[in-house]
Amino acid sequence: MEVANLSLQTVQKRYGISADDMIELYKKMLIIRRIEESCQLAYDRDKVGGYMHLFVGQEALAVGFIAAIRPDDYVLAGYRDHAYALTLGMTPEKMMAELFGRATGCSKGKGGSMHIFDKEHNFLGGYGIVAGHIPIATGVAFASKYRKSDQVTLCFFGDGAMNAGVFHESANMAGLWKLPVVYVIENNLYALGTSVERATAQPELYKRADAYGMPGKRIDAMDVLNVRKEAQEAVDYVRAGNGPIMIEAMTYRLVGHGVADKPALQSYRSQDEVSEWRTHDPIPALGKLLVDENILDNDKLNELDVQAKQIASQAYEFADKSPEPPLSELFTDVYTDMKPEGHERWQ
Ligand SMILES: Cc1ncc(C[n+]2csc(CCOP(=O)(O)OP(=O)(O)O)c2C)c(N)n1
Repeated sequence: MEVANLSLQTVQKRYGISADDMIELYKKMLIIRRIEESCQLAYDRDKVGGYMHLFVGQEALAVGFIAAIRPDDYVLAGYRDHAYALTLGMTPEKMMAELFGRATGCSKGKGGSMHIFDKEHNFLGGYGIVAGHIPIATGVAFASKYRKSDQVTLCFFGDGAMNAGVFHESANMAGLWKLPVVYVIENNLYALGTSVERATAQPELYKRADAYGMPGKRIDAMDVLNVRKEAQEAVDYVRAGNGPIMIEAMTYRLVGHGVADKPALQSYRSQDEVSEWRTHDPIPALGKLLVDENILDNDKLNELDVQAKQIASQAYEFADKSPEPPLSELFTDVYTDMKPEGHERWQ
């Protein structure tokens, strides 16, 4: 892409990243934002079954971390998972079709929003059980170490998930066996409607790392350039064979916990607080920097926004036109051999 008025070396030196890579981070965050808005629209129109949790406000976290890994590394996340799959390379069509429960979705429409999965890009899920994926990610890291590969696993989970027993068991084993995993706490200040202070005795969550023999660090995750830099340091540390690391990424969801958590119902936080965090929205922040540094002008930013909206609406159209899975698929790819009584009716 065209870079105006500023030498590439100056940008690289000042921000530790090339102007082109900065633009890429911006485009990725913007596309995720527009797709998430499309998901909300689809839900409001009754196109999406089950529950859905959006990532609006937290985009810098996924985009910054994934910029720091290799394609053969592994990523696992909780139920707020769309952004990870998209950043890793899943097509918006495949993801949106999954939400719509269509045969063209990444899990043939059987997983839905909370269970996005993409073997091709080493995204091992999308899990609906709070903290349920932390031991799985730890096992994946164990497998890498056992095979003597230098692959790193990124494991993303919420502040609330940190109080589950399996977190402690997993972190202990990872610390003891020096497993190649980066535990990333998405600290968006709330577990559903419960604030970190109300639920956690030591609210500086990164300090728990010490108990499990690994370094811990708190970072600003509303600034994608900062996330990328910190993520690269963490990933390099782990890949070099030093064992695990824990990063507490301070972020904020600008929307409700899930689609049913409407602003009027959010008694756990004030709208003033949300407005204050809106001023730290990572997307306009990077947009402003690109303009201030004469890397892009406002017309170009608008053009990128139009493109992002087109990508989102194409995905929506694709999902909407896709077929539902046939009834003959009802018992395939499910984790049991048992067939419920009367199953013959469906075949
Ligand atoms: C084992 C389990 N208990 C309870 C729930 C219901 N639940 C869904 S999300 C959530 C809050 C989790 O908060 P956090 O880990 O901070 O993630 P965030 O939603 O903030 O991203 C709860 C309690 C669940 N899905 N799984």
